[in-house]
Amino acid sequence: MIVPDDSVASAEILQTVEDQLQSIPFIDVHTHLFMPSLGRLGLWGIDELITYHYLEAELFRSSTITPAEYWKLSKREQADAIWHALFVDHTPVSEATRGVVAVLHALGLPTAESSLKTAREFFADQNPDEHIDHVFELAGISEAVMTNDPLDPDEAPLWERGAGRDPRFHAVLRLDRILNKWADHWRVLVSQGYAVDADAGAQSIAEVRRFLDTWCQRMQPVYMAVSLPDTFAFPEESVRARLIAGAVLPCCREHGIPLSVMIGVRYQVNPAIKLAGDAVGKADLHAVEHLCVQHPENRFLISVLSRENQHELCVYARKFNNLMPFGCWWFLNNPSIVEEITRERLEMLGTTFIPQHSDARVLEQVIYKWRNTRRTVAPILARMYGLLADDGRAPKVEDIRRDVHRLFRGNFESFAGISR
Ligand code: FIX
Ligand code: ZN
Repeated sequence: MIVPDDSVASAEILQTVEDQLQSIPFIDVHTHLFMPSLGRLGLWGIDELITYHYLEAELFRSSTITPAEYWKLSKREQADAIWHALFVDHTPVSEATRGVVAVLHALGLPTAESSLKTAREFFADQNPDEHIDHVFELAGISEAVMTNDPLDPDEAPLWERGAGRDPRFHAVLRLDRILNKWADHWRVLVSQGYAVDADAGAQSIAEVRRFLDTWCQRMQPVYMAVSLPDTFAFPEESVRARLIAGAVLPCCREHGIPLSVMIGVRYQVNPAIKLAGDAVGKADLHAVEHLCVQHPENRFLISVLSRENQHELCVYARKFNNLMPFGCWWFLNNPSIVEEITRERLEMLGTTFIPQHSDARVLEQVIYKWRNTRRTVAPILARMYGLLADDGRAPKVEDIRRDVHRLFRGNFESFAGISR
């Protein structure tokens, strides 16, 4: 086939894709990272990296320590226990353990020592603010979207006192306590001056709307967000459904921001292992259909946790342009599954989705999570362009640059309304 000048020859496609993936800084649309002005909420460093709940889950499979014994240890002792069990007594081949190895390697640290001494000395020397820049550069991201909880007793006062903003971090108004645990938390709203009650009747809904409005002005969130169980239904006769329809969605419309719904968690199936104790369940996605049909003026960023729900979500995205699928969330963030989901989305949605987010809870995790994403996605995109060339249209460098920019920046910027 004659290849016109600005088209990419088949043999060059993979390299061109890799170059574009490397050269375009991504926006990480969902993390649990925090900007410096939110202080100790932001986790970083070796002990936090090693005691990540993904690794805690693997520790309890790979050693005889019981959760009760583990929680009695200090953070440092917990990290030592995990390092020994998963990185010394076992070969670190799982996605999460290999991730730690990749981070240590990227920071020029040894990856196979019997102790964490060298790593601890390295992190003790870091200037936190410069370290964020260095880590973001290694990860190839320019911005991270936080998860900010207005009912978190440690976080809320920092915002109320006027937490300084940082262009590297975007805020998100996270609503899990309000929507999933109203019975436990409505009194906190009362203590903040809102006339709500346990029943969440019309007045409570109006007051929650006022609460959300106040926090939107305070945080300037790029979206509101909630994680939801595999049993989530909408509409339904519940406080959650009433608050979503009567307060959350109207407030999102007023502030021109999307609602992110992350569906499919089976919370705390094993409470003994705390954060690591959540699991996954296949959800009935009719709730997504009803949200999109009944609230066409709202935009929905949607991620589903169950592998079995991915195809349905793709089909719904073909029906509703106010639905933006994003990420291979949590238990899906493994190359074999990311490959499957990303190929299916490209085949069904073209480049009109957001392939991934890191869900990083510890700063340095963005290094391996984005390197793994680039490593997994590059051959998938290259194969797609190869098929396009076989079908009679060789891709141009500009096509590839534009598509990568769209997938990892542009789609989010335009859907969240933060286009530069
Ligand atoms: O709800 C969420 O945002 C989840 O991502 C977290 O709760 C989960 O614990 C996690 O860290 C997943 O990667
Ligand atoms: Zn998350």
